Amino acid sequence: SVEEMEARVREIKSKFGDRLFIPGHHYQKDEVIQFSDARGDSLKLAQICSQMPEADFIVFCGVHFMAETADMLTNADQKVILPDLRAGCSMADMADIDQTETGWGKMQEIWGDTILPLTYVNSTAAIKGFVGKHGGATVTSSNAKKMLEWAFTKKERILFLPDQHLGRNTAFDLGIPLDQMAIYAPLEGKFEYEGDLDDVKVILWKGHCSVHEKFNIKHIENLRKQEPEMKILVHPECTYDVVQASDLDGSTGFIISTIENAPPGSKWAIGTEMNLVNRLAQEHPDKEIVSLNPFMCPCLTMNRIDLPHLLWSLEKLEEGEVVNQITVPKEVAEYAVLALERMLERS
Ligand code: CIZ
Ligand code: SF4
Repeated sequence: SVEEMEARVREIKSKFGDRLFIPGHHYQKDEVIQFSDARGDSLKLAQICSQMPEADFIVFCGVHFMAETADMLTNADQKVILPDLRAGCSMADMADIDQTETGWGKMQEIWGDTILPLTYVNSTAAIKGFVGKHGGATVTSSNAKKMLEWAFTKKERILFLPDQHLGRNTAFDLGIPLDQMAIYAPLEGKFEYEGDLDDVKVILWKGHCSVHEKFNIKHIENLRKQEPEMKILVHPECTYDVVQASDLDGSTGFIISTIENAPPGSKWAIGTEMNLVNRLAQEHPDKEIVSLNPFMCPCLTMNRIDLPHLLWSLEKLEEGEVVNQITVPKEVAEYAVLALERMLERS
C-alpha cells in the first residue's frame, strides 16, 4: 500500500542519515517531493548539490539533465542516482551533440568567429560541454538576462540552445528586436531568417518545451474576458506571444515568490507545469490559483519519478546496490563544468 511504501522510504532515509540526500524539483509529484531534503528549481538544486560533501548518495528527484549536473558538481566519490532512467526532458533531447556540431560549422561559415554559444541548463551534459569548450556558459531562467548581457561583452552574436522561447523572450527583454533573431532548425539543417544575415544578433536553436508550449494566446483571451481581475503569470519557456500578453513572467523561483507575496484574495492564472500549480493552489488557500490552460499541463517525464521508483532505488541502496547511477564522462564534464561555473559565479 501507499502507506507501507511511505513508511519504508522514511525508514531507509533515517537509516542512511546524512549519507543520503534527496533533492526534489518543484515539478515533482507530491508523493515524491514530500521526501525531498531540499526543494528547488534547477539552479537552486545545482547549487545545493555542489555544497553537499557529506552525502555518499544523491537520489535525484528530477530529470536526467539535472542529475547529470548534480554528478558534475559533486565530488568524484559521490554517487548520483535517478530513480527512473526514462525521466528525460524532451527539450534537452531537441539538441543533440552531432546536430550542434553540424549547425555550429554552418554558423562559422556565415558569421565566422563572432558567436558565443549559451545553453539553457535544460540540455545534455554533452551540449554543456560543447558550450564550455567554445567559451560560453549555461543559463537558467532566473539569470538568462544577466548571462546574455555578459555574452554580448564577449562576442557580437549569441547562439542560444536549446529553447527558442527562453532565448527569444530574454533577448527581446534586452532590447534586441525580433528581426535580429534567426532560428536554426537542426532537423533541416537550415536557418529561418528573412533579412540580411549580417544583421543577426541572436541565433535561436529551434527547440521548445512541450509542456510550456501548451499555453496559448486563446487561453489568455478567454481568461481576460471571463476573469478580468485575474493576473496572468507565466514561465519564459512559453511562447513570445504568451509572455507578451501575460501580466508577469519569470523563472520557477519567481513564480513561487510572486504567489507567496501576493495579497490574500488575489487571483492568478499560472502558465507552468501542473504539479507546481496544484501545489501552489494547495499551499495558498487564501488566493485563487488556477492553471492558465484548463486542461492542465503535466511534464510526463518529471512524473516518471513516482513513489514506487523512489522506493525501489532506495531499497536497492539498502541492499548495497547502486542502481541507475548517472555519470558524465570526464572529457565531457571537464568543459561542461566550465560552462556551469561561468554561470554560477555570476548567479
Ligand atoms: O521547465 C523546466 O524544466 C524548468 C523550469 C526547470 C528549472 O527549474 O529551471
Ligand atoms: Fe523538460 Fe519541459 Fe519537462 Fe522542464 S517541463 S523537464 S523543459 S519537458
